[in-house]
Amino acid sequence: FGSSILGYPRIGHHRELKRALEAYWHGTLSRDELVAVGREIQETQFSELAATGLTQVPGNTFSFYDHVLDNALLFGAVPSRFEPFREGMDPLDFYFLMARGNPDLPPLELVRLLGTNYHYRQPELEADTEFSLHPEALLDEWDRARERGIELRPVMLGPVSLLLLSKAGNVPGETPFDRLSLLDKLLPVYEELFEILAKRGSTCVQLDEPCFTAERTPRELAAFAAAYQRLSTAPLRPRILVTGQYGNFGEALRILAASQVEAIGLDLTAYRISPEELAEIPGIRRKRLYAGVISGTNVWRADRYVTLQYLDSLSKVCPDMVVSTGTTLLHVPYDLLVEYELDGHVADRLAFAKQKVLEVVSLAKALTEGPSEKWRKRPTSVHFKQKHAVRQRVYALTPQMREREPYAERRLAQQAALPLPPVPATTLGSFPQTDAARQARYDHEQGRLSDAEYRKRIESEIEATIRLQEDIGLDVLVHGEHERNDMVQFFAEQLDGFATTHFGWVQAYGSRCVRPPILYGDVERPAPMSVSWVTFAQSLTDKPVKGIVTGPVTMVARSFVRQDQPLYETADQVALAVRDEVADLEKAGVRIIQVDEPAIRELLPLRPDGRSEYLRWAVNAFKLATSGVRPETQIHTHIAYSALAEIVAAIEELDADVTAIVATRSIEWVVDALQHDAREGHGLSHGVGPGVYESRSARIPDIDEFDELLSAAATVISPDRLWANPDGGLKTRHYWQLDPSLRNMVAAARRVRRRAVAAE
Ligand code: THG
Repeated sequence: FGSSILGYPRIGHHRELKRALEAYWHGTLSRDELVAVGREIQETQFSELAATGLTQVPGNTFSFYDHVLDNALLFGAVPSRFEPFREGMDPLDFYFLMARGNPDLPPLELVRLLGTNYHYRQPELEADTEFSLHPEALLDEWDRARERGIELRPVMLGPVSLLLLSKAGNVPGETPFDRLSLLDKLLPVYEELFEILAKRGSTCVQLDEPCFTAERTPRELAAFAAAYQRLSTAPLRPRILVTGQYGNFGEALRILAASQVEAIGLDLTAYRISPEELAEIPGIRRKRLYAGVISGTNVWRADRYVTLQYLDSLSKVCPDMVVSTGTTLLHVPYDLLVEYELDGHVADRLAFAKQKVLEVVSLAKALTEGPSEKWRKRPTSVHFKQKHAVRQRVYALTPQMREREPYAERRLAQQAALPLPPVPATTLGSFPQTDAARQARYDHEQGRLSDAEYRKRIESEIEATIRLQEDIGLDVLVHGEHERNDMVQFFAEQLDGFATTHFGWVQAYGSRCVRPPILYGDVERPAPMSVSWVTFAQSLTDKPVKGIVTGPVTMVARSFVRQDQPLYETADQVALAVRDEVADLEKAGVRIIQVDEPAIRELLPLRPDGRSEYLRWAVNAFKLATSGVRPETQIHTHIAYSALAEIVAAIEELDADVTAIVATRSIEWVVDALQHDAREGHGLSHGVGPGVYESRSARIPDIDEFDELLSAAATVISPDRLWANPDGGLKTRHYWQLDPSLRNMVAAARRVRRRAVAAE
């Protein structure tokens, strides 16, 4: 039996690529030095992987920024709005231009890759897009590996997913066209690449079709069938492996089994197909099955004996089997062994990328030769830490704990307790972090700064942030979150049941990374987490200061979660901890509390079954976290809007007093969607703050622009329910950008307010 993996992390063991990229963009590293860092990461990777005993090593998994964009460029799909800049520009800089834009040219849109926390730059296609092959980087790596006696299996997106992950056009007003209509022009370029690879001696390529683990239309499935019918009958080509990562490959699996494609990769950790179900698929017995039994999206070690038995049963159906990961390992950290502070009892049960490769190799070996002696000596199944008190509390939950007084009643109480003008202006929490704040956090963490001195430094940042907001004229202030690195990391570090890592970085997009916490046991909050910072901020001003905490669903969505209990139970445990924090904030006099749930949509199952059940428990967890307060305490949330009616209904069910909206698409899109849904009679009925300032953009919008957006929103959200706010935190902005932007936003809010009052 063979062994392989579908992809590997690429940011570098010590985030070398991140540092090199940022230095290059900053102008302090040369192009040659950056390219050298990339090569070093590639070569270390393929040499190390080959040395582990994997029978096949994937290639073309490195990327300087994003592999989806790389694939678009491999096949020559450059959006026409960038074309004029190409002439005379270094190709690498042109690539970064598409990924990052410049003040006059918006970058490709950042979109979450289905089922993951990875974000790609969305290629833009037009009806007249012509494709062409640009395989230099892919072939260069392949050649370098071959010089060392390693044959790489080049990985690329499959043609149908490449089209489906792309956006049809970017010209406002132009009618969108059918992306799949480009398939006939795209396939010959794949064939061209196959021929070049085959002539070089390449025996296998990997085509990823992640879109087909989600729900697809019959037309899309037909396009998929036609594409593989054609590619698999190409005259000169390597063997083709098609993978379905992140979920159940469903219909696509049947199509491939009936085609002439040689190999199929299944994510058996996302959907554990039974040998019986597999056996019923016509044609499957003749295929090479890449059995993805090692998870690429979680960090727990597989139960060896159970997995071995499962593999053995699958091999009765597919005797030609390769033990593999279910997905690329891009979404897990590199190496567990560098974590010196993880509780041994947790660490024993974990596997990061490096350890997962060894799991794959060891399972393949055991499948051929039987389990090794070493297997017996180490623990096999995962036990999670249980806390009796937490379990008791979850079992004792009552429906009343998830309900507040009716909105109308709360609204009156809040108007009395908290006088705010119509269209109040606020921000969503984070302000830019100064070098001084970052240094203070770092020194404190390293034990070089006393608690008292640390507090003093952060308090001086808070004071500056409060004064700035007062000067700008915002109505509801925030403390600025200077004490927080990443919000999820910040709260996880303070909660029992979560382990955090020092080096467990996972790429979010480009040079940006996160360290997802590991949820290993029952969750409890030993002490208040955010109260003292907010009360300090409130002591400086008469304006209300908002308390800001991360919601239970987002905490769960952005952590590696335990697998021994249903996710809703874990979410309820986290919700109880958040509920305690919210109660303490209220007790300390905080009148507005924002419980952020930007990730609620991210856990939505890829296929329709299970969606309503998921939304029910997600809403329930949020309501558990937020329903313990008095009617006069105003609960805000921060959430991504959606074109999906079921998500909009879920947002309404959260029953927050005010919902601030993250613009996952354009700011205008959100306002349009709000108008559309209101017209259709299923709009939001409580307070709403559509993001009118795009927090990730470097642009400084003028007053009229803000006025236009707010006025458009005011046609469906009456001014007494409408808020003016950015669409996200301002951590990544510069003060010189946000200062004028927020002033313009406040001026526009006042205009809308004056007009509303005059109209009464
Ligand atoms: N936190 C967490 N998960 C997330 C986001 C987040 N997933 C979705 C989305 N946001 C991803 N976007 C980003 C944007 C910026 C950064 C990370 C993810 C970022 N990271 C810092 C870096 O790479 O330099 C490190 C942050 C840290 O110190 O922890 O800027 O916001 N959990």
